[in-house]
Amino acid sequence: MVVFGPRLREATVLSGKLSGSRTLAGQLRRALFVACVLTVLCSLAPALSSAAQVTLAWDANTDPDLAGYKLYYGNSSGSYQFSVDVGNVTSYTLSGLLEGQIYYFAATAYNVSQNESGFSNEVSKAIADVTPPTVLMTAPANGSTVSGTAVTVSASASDNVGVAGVQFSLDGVNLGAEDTAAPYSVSWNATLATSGAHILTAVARDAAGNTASAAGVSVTVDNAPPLLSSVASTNLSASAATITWVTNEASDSQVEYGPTSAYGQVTALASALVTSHSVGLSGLAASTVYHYRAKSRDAAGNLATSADATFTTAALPDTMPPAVSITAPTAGATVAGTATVTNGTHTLKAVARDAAGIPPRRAASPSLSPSLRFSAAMSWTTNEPSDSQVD
Ligand SMILES: [Ca+2]
Ligand SMILES: [Ca+2]
Ligand SMILES: [Ca+2]
Repeated sequence: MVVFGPRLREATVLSGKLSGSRTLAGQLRRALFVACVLTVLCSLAPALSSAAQVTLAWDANTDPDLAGYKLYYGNSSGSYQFSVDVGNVTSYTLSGLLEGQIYYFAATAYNVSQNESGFSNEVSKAIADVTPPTVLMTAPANGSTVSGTAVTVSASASDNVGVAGVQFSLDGVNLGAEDTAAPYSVSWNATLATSGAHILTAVARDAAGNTASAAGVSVTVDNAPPLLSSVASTNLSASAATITWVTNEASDSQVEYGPTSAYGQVTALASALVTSHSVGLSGLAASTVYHYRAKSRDAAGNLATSADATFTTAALPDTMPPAVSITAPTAGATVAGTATVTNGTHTLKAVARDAAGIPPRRAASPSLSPSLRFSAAMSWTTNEPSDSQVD
């Protein structure tokens, strides 16, 4: 039989902040070697991704049959998920331990017959989290223009152990309180900032105090709406018009219009950001007064609206000739005057030509009795203003 007398101690902590050796005296839980059959050992493959290490050392077992030692460890006292057969050595460096976790260790000895002792005393070690978080600004976009009382400033952050909080800053000054729960964001009242360029960034920290700063994003604060000028209506026809204006900064284009200053109709938003604006209106009624106003929104979303203005559409083109009704002489009347006509029956015609000049329409008089010489007064009416001629 072998007698196991290990005094397990943590020899060196390579990854933590401790240095040198530390003997955990008086914690030997069991010294007697227990004869037992080795069953399941070293079958748990720890899924470790970190390089944190801890070196353990223990007192040698003096049993002449000693063959080696096994280390057991895990995250709960007295319950070890992991073990490793380290051979016949009295110190061993375990690696791949996870930062930010407490590990508990115990050792056993085994003899040439593969009989294994009971556990040694247990030692524990907190593996320090020395890995800072990662943090990335997610809003606003770098180079964007912002305005308003509630600009969302946000970041994504992660950490090997856990993010304790994210503190945003504006031009190096804390912006709001630290956000301690994901998603990480703060609402920024940009109207309190001066118009112009500003830098937003964030610092994430973990519970161990490791910090990381996000790359800052540059934003332009614009709290002023565009200035609209030279608002005018052009290209007026009976059914269409063009509204033009200019702005002092790039902005979009839209026109409200209608028969009164309540408008009622609006053009599709032209989202291109321009300073010279032109919006066409169509489907208008002829000879009608329209009210309109121009609207432009800048890149930051500030909206400006022009004062109410009006235009009148053109009249429809006149394609109807005037109607003519002869009122004198009356049908069958005898007229006298001087004219040189051939014998026969003659007809007097009134010719009326409207303002559009197209086409003249003639109204025939009643047949007149022939006469070598006659004069006649002829009168007629039309349904619209037109000139006068007798054929
Ligand atoms: Ca960390
Ligand atoms: Ca949050
Ligand atoms: Ca502006």
